[in-house]
Amino acid sequence: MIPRMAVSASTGTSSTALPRFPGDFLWGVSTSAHQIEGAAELRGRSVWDAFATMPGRVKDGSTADVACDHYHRYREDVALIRDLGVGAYRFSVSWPRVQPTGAGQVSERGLDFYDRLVDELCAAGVRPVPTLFHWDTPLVLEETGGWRRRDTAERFAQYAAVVAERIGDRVPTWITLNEPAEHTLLGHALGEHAPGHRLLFDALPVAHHQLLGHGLAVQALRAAGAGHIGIANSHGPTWAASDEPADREAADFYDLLLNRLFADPLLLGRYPDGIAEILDTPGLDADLKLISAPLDWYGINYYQPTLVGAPGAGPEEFSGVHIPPELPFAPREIEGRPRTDFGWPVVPEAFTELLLDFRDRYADRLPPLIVTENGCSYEGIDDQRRIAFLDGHLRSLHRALAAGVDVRGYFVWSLLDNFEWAEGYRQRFGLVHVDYATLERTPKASYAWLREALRAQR
Ligand code: IFM
Repeated sequence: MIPRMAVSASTGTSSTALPRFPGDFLWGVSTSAHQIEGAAELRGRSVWDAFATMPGRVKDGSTADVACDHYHRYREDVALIRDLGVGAYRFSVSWPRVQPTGAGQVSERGLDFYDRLVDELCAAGVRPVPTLFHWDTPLVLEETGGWRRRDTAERFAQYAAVVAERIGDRVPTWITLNEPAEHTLLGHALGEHAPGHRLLFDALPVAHHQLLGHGLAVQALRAAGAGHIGIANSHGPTWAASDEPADREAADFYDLLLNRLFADPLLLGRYPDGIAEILDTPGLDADLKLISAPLDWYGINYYQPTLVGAPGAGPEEFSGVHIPPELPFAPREIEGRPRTDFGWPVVPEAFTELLLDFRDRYADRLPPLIVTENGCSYEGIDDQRRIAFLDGHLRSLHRALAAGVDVRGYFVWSLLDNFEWAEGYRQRFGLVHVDYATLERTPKASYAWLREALRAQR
């Protein structure tokens, strides 16, 4: 671990061009199905449809029934991606659009949509990078236990095979899961995301079943002839609030939950100390063997570091999430930093720290990395603060490359403003503004900036 960096208030955009990235570096933008597609009446219901109808769960009371109407406007969106000059588009496949009940009967109409999208991307010269699961579990599956049940992992692998069979001939790069950490913590432990369970540490099997689903899906994808398979995990440096043993212990625990609980089994084939005992699952060794089958690359979603201290002294609410007092850690605010509209601190150099840390922690077990998400929420079309954010983070990424970390690509979150989960439409992460009344797309200043920055790389 490199030492914590000095905190400074500056993130100003440098007027000079970005440093040069390798010629074959993969540049992309990302989205997810539930956040942009809309056309909810043409698919099965997911946990997020049900969650959004529970009063008070989505803060602005909205649903993703229409979202950005990408289902009908995908051609316009692919043209935006092409004109931006990126080589790849990370989207997700909606499980309930392909398999409305999560098992058995497949929807040809649902598969046809992804067929058309992939064709459109290929015709535009953009590499399709589908994620198979980005939190929209079919509601029927949830009603019989969802990810709390082991056999959901098997259902997931069967669905992965269906998707691979339909679009695999044109898809060179695959992602199994998006951020199983958030889906476990926010969706099942704290109840802040769908499906809204408040299981605290009893949510641990949800983490294991997702990881098992990942392992089985990798197997199914490879059997279908697919290659270049990875996973998108969210990670961030965890800083202790002080050198006091209680703060350090709390920070280590948070690091375990956010970072090691997912990366260790995937990359080392074992859970961090203590977790296997709590899980107490028969056949764990065989599961771990599946989970740690070699990946072609490993995806990192990075947004911010977290400052963590002993419980009792932190805020009751943090980044819009209620922190129950029984947790053995308490996040604290990082002071003296600019913040995004979400209130997240902007700390570009922590990105270098994270990447170096990963290299040191996993050494020769670490496959090449791809940054599968990085971005920020800001209002406005003249979004100079997003430009400063991206500029700062790309420079930090370049520092990690220069230090020898093998990073092969970078995807901005997100192409479009979209349905930001429990925040509804209140947080705007897009390079392209979406007017939710008219669905008109307007590229922001950051879109033009990135297009020029990428042009200068050619
Ligand atoms: O919008 C989300 C995305 O779905 C997963 N990663 C974080 C983004 C911003 O919160």
